[in-house]
Amino acid sequence: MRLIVKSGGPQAYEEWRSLFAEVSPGIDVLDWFDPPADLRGIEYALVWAPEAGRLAELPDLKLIVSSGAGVDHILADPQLPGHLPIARMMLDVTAVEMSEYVLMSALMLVRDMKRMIVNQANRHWEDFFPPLRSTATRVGIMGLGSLGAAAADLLRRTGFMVSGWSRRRADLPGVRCHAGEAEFDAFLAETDILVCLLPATEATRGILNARTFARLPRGACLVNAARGSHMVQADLLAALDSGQLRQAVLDVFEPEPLDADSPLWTHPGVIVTPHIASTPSRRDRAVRAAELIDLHRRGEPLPNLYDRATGY
Ligand code: NDP
Ligand code: OXD
Repeated sequence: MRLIVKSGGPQAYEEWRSLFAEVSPGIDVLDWFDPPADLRGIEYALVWAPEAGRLAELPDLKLIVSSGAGVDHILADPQLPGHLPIARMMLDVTAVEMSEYVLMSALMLVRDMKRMIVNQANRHWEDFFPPLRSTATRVGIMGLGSLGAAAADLLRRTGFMVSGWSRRRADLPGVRCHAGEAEFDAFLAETDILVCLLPATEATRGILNARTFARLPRGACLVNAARGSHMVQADLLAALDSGQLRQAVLDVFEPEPLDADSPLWTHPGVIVTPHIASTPSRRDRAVRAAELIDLHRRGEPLPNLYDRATGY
């Protein structure tokens, strides 16, 4: 069976080929950047940000596997064949790594790690009390799916007070769960560190905006590990400059890579990380893609399918 791969750039192809040769030798792995003349018989595609129109050129395509957990980079293609299933790359390690990233960010914000890193660069010894204490800090997580729920659990077990917000009401031990637009403001009002783990949809685009920031307690912090499209950058900078927000840890941007002259790089209240909150290895992804292809061939249900009705 034929699988075409676009993930990690042209230089990643050889690695994908040898990984699939190991985990599922029956799969013939084709290079998206050097495709065969005959595109017939390509039933599977493993992709990150495929160029518009390319998937539609594959006449026998049956399943699209996203190389990441999100699918917005695939849905951005206006010619995407609407009938094809899209499987999200969701591994146990995806949730573990994301939870660690969120915990790390929360601890950095609680201790003001940014200030210490800047002080070190300036050889400045400054003794100060941390601005927050973990056990007295309320972390509010937007999105309580595979990643939000796992992050909530780790934060709670570390001693943070955790609440969450989702479309339908979740039921998570030790987490105050809010649901829907009607409960959004109440959720924000009790949040010292706001964590965004929402999928990118029409409804969530620009949700990290001036209105949202204004409803947080003054001096609150933000962690965005979901998508750059959630954030209105000008509103974030204004909220940081006015003191409404104290600090932000940002892993995702629009566009990526973050522009070299973006003010976010040098803003004293911002910590930038390069979309690395959760990065399963290519080996892990090849194993999961091979499992998904196998399930699909056997006509069995696939886990973590993109749902066209909800948009995520
Ligand atoms: P899921 O689909 O499992 O969960 C999404 C959550 O968001 C659900 O709780 C859902 O509510 C909630 N939600 C969706 N729309 C709304 C809305 N309009 N209002 C309120 N809540 C809403 O997603 P994952 O947890 O797997 O992943 C989340 C995102 O994280 C991905 O889409 C991706 O963009 C990003 N990501 C980032 C990575 C990184 O390295 N930075 C790595 C992996 C993922 P409900 O429970 O009611 O359905
Ligand atoms: C993502 C990922 O969807 O890295 O952002 O998995």
